[in-house]
Amino acid sequence: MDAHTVTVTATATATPDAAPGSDGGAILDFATPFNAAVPFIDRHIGEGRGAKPAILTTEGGEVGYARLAAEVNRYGNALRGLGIAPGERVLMVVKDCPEFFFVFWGAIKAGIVPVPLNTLLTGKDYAYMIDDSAAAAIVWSPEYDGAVGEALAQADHAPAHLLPQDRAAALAAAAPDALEPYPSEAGDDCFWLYSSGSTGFPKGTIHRHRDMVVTSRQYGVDVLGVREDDICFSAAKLFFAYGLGNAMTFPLWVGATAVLAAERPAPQMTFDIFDRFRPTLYFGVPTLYAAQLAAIDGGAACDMASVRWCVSAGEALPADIFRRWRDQTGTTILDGIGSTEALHIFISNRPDMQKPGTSGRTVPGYEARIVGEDGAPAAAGETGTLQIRGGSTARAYWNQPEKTAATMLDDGWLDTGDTYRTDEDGCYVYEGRSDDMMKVGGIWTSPVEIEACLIGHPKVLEAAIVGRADDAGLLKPEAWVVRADGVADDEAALQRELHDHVKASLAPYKYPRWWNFVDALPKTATGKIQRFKLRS
Ligand code: 3UK
Repeated sequence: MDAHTVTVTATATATPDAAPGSDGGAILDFATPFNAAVPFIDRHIGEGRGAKPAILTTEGGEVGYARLAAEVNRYGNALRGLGIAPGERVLMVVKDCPEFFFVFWGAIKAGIVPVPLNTLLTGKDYAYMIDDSAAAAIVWSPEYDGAVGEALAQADHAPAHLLPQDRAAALAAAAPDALEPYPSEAGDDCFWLYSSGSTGFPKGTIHRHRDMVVTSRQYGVDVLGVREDDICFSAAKLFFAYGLGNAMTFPLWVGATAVLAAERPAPQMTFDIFDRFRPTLYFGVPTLYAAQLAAIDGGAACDMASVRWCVSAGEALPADIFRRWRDQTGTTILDGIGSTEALHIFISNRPDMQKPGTSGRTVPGYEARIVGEDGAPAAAGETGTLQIRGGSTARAYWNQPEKTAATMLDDGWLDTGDTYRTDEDGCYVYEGRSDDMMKVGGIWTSPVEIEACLIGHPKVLEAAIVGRADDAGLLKPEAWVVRADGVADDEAALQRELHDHVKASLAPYKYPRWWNFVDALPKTATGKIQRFKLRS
């Protein structure tokens, strides 16, 4: 086997109506050495795609596969030229633009570990990640100068190399455009993504070189049917594992084209992209589908004729949105559940089988099981915690042996923290989280973090945050607040003041949409807030 190649020794055998948990799927054999940058980037030159666009941007940019490979080499050389050693981390606070690809793959090809970060976070969040990762470098887009500046001032650890995007570009422009791939192995650490936890402290989730290959093949090709003539547009950004697959690894795996937009996702911006770029695959999240439907109901034109399949993930897609979307646009949304730890979707509806209101069936190549509180498999149809196993799950959380042991179980099983059951058709039905975490617009939101922010306000004695469904059936934070002693402000004024306080302190999607002022919060004997009582 040639170095850095993958061979497929079996193809998907699971039929659309195979039993849940049935295996099948591609069996992938990786050469030694194996560096993921070779099949995702370099391979396309030898396969004749040098002149084909790999990336199109809403700003009018176009990057062909040959230029992409050359830029990856330049960025890899630039990082290495700074003295960054294989295995060291490079944090990325980079918007969706071609440089995201250059830095990410340049690092990987040089054996360095890129760590894309959520660009919506605050300086305090980034300071935590700088310290936790002990990164050698941080690269950021000019939009994030303020937040990154604050983070660098607050952090205890100082990254040796500060690389605003234009400085990284200048170093790369001066670097050679040829680079030998670092001789890693398929099971070696390749990149990290931070995954949020219920305590508010994110965990560095370590993925291996093989993981992007497994998701691209098993979900991208074998379920979704991604192919060379596809144009992929993901409203979910590249820093999410979801967007990273949708708009980077899937198109790069098959030699297709990605459309990148740096703007924040919003209905009209997606409609403009459908018109201008004629994407064939569209990836959204339920909150955005709901907002797009509201815009269409309000008279906006949405031409989806170019789109073969729409995909939804991040939180459960209500059946009503599935039906209204199909009625209004004539396209079908395939809902699937994925996670940062699994890297992409592992249970999904498929082009040949959709059951609205469910997550569908296991993606061939993954196994799933539902276990009861005692850890034993639940009886068919019973509710329990979903565990999955497959070739793309993370190796560990960085420096968190206890959380790693609690999530990444023996024999390769991953605890998702989700409560699920299977229905009479063997489809997986989402029933909520096993912890109090909630997804707001597809992004993790910890009640504890919002509560801590509210309690930090002098007029608040106690606060509890719960998830409440909005009109579209999607969760948003709701606040229950006990005023501090002697605070007699009227509710509307206090609500405005607390709203502004949360907006100024936390990521923009985390503010409560409903407010309740009460005399006391329901508590257990040990003083723990009973959020379930507030929910009902
Ligand atoms: C929830 C869903 C019901 C679920 C992700 C696709 O969302 C992704 O990753 P995260 O680490 O969150 C994982 C958690 O989100 N979830 C995701 N999709 C669904 N719940 N139905 C769904 N369709 O709680 C899960 O544990 O942010 C999604 C691909 C890659 C991803 N990382």
